[in-house]
Amino acid sequence: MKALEKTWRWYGPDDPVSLSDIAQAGATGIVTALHHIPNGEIWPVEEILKRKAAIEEAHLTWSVVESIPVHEDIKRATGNYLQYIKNYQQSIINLAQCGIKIVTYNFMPVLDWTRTELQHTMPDGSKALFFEKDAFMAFDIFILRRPQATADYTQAEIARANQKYTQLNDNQKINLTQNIIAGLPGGTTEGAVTLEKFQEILDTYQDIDADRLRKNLFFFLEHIVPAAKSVGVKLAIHPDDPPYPLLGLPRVVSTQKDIRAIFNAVDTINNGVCFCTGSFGVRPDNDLPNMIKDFGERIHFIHLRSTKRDDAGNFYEANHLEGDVNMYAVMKNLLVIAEATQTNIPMRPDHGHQMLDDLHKKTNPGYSGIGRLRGLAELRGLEFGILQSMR
Ligand code: DNO
Repeated sequence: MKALEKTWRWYGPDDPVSLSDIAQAGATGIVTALHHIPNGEIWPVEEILKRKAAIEEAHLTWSVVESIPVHEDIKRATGNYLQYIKNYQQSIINLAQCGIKIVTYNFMPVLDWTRTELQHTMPDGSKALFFEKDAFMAFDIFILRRPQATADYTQAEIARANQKYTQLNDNQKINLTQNIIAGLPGGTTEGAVTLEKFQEILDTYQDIDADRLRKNLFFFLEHIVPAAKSVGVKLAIHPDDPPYPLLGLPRVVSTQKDIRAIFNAVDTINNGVCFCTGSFGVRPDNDLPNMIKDFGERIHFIHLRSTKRDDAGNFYEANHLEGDVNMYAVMKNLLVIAEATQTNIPMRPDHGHQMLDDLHKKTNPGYSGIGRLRGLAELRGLEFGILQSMR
């Protein structure tokens, strides 16, 4: 039976988790990006080879690129977007030339993954990432003061947001703002900006609704998928996180139907998905085991983690085998696909709690060493048990 390839996200030489730590955690593949190359520019072969050599020196393999960011001009189909698409094609070709054949990206306007709190204390003392709906609405309505914000919420929600806002002290307001607009590490949101600048960026999407964004995504795919196919690269689109519109911005990579439409837009295996259980799993109407069966050979990369949602629209990142994701059914269905396609599909333990010694260290939110080590260990155990029972 085919197992999944165990990979680990590494932010590069400045990551507090070293390549040797990763090898000890039991991963063999590295997931990384050239974060120092500005968004929109071509990734030069020399830079790719330099990173690859560093990884191989540690006896690991660069398995997946996460991510080549998609420039906002491409998402809006404005400005220099045709040039940026050409550059994107060239980066894919350069990666293929260096033997790196899986590329993850997302198509979320302005914001990549979004949380309101990065150190939410769990009952066991570990810290988790948290999305609190009231805090998010308080930011939108009372801190950012987005002109159309109130139209997006019910009266009851606005009252909840107001109550939350009045409870926040100045520091908490600053933190909340930073957490939302500065972008989280490894995300593709453009660095820190002022609230005014942020609102200006949002305004550039004023005329872009979901249909328009989808059209721009399909245009992008029509240009990059053939380039990827010609050099044997598999593209893996990452779902929206969380999987619904935020701040009036459309989102079109949130559901089974969205992904099917993306597959159909350019109907070839190279146009695939990064199956992120944590992102898809926030929506109760996303039936993850069933989506895996449906997407099948188009799943080129896997992020495994779980979230726990409540009726108020909040969710926190749960331990990998807990929360709302049925990790047993997910793993089982993924292994069926690995076997059917005879592919060790790469997976990485996505995020993890800050815990044990890491509580006293500087860690990248969601990407501390020990929390992910626990996640990987649990997921490996689950996989091992399932593989034994499938023999
Ligand atoms: C968060 C990550 C995302 C992801 C991008 C892919 O932890 O999963 O930032 O890397 O959305 O382009």
